[in-house]
Amino acid sequence: MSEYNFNQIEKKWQRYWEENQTFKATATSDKPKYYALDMFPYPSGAGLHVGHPLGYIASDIVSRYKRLKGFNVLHPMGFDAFGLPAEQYAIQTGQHPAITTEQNIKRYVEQLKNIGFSFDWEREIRTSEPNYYKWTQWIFMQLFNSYYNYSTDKAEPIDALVRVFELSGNEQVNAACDEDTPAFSSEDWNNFNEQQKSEMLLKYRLTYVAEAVVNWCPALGTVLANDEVVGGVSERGGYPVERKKMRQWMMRITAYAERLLQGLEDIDWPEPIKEMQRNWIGKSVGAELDFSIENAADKIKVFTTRIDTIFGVSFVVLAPEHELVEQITTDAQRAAVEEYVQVAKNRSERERMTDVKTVSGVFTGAYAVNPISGDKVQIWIADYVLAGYGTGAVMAVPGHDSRDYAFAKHFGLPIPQVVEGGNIEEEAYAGKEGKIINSGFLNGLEVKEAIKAGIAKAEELGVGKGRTQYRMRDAVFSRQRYWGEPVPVYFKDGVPHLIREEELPLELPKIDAYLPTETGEPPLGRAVDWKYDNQYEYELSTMPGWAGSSWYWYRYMDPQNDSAFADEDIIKYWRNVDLYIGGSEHATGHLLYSRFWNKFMYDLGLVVEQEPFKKLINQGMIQGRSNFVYRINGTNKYVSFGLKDQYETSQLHVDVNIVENDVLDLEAFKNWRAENADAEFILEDGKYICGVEIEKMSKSKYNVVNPDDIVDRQGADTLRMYEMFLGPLEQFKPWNTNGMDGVHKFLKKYWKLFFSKEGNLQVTDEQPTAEELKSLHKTIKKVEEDIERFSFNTSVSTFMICVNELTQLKCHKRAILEPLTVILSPYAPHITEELWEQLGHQESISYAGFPQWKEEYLVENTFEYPVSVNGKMRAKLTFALDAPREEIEKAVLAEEQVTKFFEGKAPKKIVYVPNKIINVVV
Ligand code: ANZ
Repeated sequence: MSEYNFNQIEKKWQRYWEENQTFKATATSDKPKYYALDMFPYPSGAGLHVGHPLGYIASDIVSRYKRLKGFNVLHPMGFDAFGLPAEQYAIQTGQHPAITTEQNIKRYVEQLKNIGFSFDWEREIRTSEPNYYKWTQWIFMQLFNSYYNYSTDKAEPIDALVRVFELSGNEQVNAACDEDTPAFSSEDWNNFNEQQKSEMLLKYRLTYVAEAVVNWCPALGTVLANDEVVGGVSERGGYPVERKKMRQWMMRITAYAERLLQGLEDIDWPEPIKEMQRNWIGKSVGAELDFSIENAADKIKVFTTRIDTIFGVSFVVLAPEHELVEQITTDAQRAAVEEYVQVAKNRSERERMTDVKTVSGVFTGAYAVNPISGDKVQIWIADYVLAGYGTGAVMAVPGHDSRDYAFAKHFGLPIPQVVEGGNIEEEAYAGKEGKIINSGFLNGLEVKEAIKAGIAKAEELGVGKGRTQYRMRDAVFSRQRYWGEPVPVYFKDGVPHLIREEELPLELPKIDAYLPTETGEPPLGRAVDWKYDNQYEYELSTMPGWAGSSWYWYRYMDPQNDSAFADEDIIKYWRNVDLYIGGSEHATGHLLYSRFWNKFMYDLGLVVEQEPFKKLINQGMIQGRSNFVYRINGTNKYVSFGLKDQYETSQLHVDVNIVENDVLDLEAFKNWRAENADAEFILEDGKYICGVEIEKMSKSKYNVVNPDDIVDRQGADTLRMYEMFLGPLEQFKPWNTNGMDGVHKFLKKYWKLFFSKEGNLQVTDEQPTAEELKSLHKTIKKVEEDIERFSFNTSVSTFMICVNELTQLKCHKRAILEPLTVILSPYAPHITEELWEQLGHQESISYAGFPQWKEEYLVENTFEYPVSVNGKMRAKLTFALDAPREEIEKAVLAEEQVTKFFEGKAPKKIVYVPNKIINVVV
């Protein structure tokens, strides 16, 4: 084989790997384990573009490297197969989403196999398969049967809680529960009927049904998560979204707030992602304080992080939804208040939080009394105070809080100053606070001390106490859709009951159309004869998209198991994911929910690690490189980029696949679309040059590059190396096919080290020279260090340098080429497998063992001397460091490049400074 026939080679080895199950990970092993995971994709109808494999290539390089290093590597792939697009398509066409999903997966698998990933395909999972979602449902059941005990700081069986209730009610219980949970005694409990007991337990269960205010999108017929709503309309389709109270399944993720926060300290994740999770969890340490209401028995509880500013309170603000609003509003203010409440209702929480410009609010007519200073202040309502945060009420301190300040300024309320320092109107104010002033017993204290003293005072007076607050909310766990996991619950007298474990999986029933019922029930309401025990209504909503992805890394460990989600011993061996690669868009969704479920499973003793993903890398997005043509307005004439300014033109996207090096293929353009058939062109230098812009890769911009095309044209090894060569993995970078030739040439050059022009294997068993060994060993060292720190682009250039050096040295020696082939194999697995076989090996290169670099070969053992004649540099000559002086002088005087400057004279002397210079004086 003389030519580097990549198509043939790649197909051959892909077949070999599949037939020999080369990348099968053994369930457990004496070898150390390494678990390299990619975020599994949703199989969309559009297939993969060249941006998708970027992270997969990186994790594949690491996986192959780790196998060479003697690890038992788990490197699986599967599909997050429930999802909206397949269902939308089903609504339009009546096609069952399972069918579309199946087709899309088939295409994904083909595309992935084309790139030569070392996935253990035997372990493929799909979240939409009953044998998978059986275990998603099973985990849901465990959550339903558990509560969170703050005293032991873990999840425990709800049955144990019931026994405590029977013995001593809930007064001693320190557990995560709904805010409105009443206190009850054992006697109360024992007198509750079944229904009351069930209702009470729902306030403690880690998954529960509750009335929740949600984003309801009537057009899509479902509830949307906050991040699926943009500017008041649905992100998909742009349909109106209403705030609506609905009965929903919820996940009590708030119980884990503190542990989710602390756990971030133990994992090697990008700092920005950790910071996003910290913000999402939003811990704040402060105090709650009761303000009494003039002429009323009720109290207003506020949450403040700045009790030190208590003497600066100039009014109190309630959220418009606050339960006391109606009751305290005076008749004179009622109409204005009601109108305001109505308007505020339709603004989302996010909008209210982020809109700092509009100041709006209404006075209720009522007054509150400051529990520490005794001052009487007005009570207002305003939508900058959120109902769902803290207590839904604030003590407003306009002298030291910017929101309160804007409000006071707008409505002409007093703005007292109680902390020494800058002016609130100055931006840098926040950090410049000094001592407390105008505040009675707090005067002269620093902010921190004053907070302590304030809390102590509040406790002493019995008007408040210290409180830690988290911004995070419990997560909605219902979708009013078909294509998701059924919730394994039925209702009896309005009370939810779990089905029995033996009855899992609860499979999706068949329905006639994927739409809500006439009465507005979710699509599952259409299922005929779908009742539990033939009489009880099942839950009709399904689980949200994140259910199946919150535990899937465990299923890969033991994907076929049908008596457990994974075997205990297997979990003990694989433990958790060593390397997780995926996009940063999952920062607070998937990555937070997964950590939550993982911690819950840990509490139950089901898994052995507190954190699921030890190291996380976010690959940067590969952007598209769009090409443009310029049509002269009102004509069918297109003008080349350099001349376009001479005409009135419109810029139009053109398919990047009919452009090469920014030159348009005119014939292809005419055939691209019917209206182009008679297009005319104004060329420059005989060519049509296209314009270029970097944009998101997307169908509508005609800049999508399909990896299959690249593989066809230049091979998967070229694609793999080129994607790595584009730049650091984490960086955003544009795709530019123009640069691919360089990488392809490199592989050809590497191939030529093995084969002569005539096509014969020319590898010899000669001893390598010091120079050859040095080239090899510095490459081994660099590549190893690079992979260990996930820097892949730098390795590619290292390989290029090495192959150039070996080509120059005309090195065809086995002792050099063999190890080089091994270290190149994680990057370019097909060509290296082929050459490995050509070198006479029977076994796959995958387990060949990573060569060890040796320091002794790396030390410099020669020196390149600048050689001068009468002080003028004339040549460069290289000598061994330990070469004797006589030998060096002899060689200098024999060198034509030097002697030609003697002009016939004899040299007078030779100045020789070891490892510096040689100068010949004539
Ligand atoms: C008085 C005060 C004085 C405050 C001051 C701040 C600065 P974080 O840190 O985000 O937890 N707050 C409390 N509940 C609120 C709600 N439901 N909606 C909007 N704002 C609310 O913020 C806590 C602070 O945000 C609290 O401390 C409260 O204002 C406000 F110089 O009380 B502060």
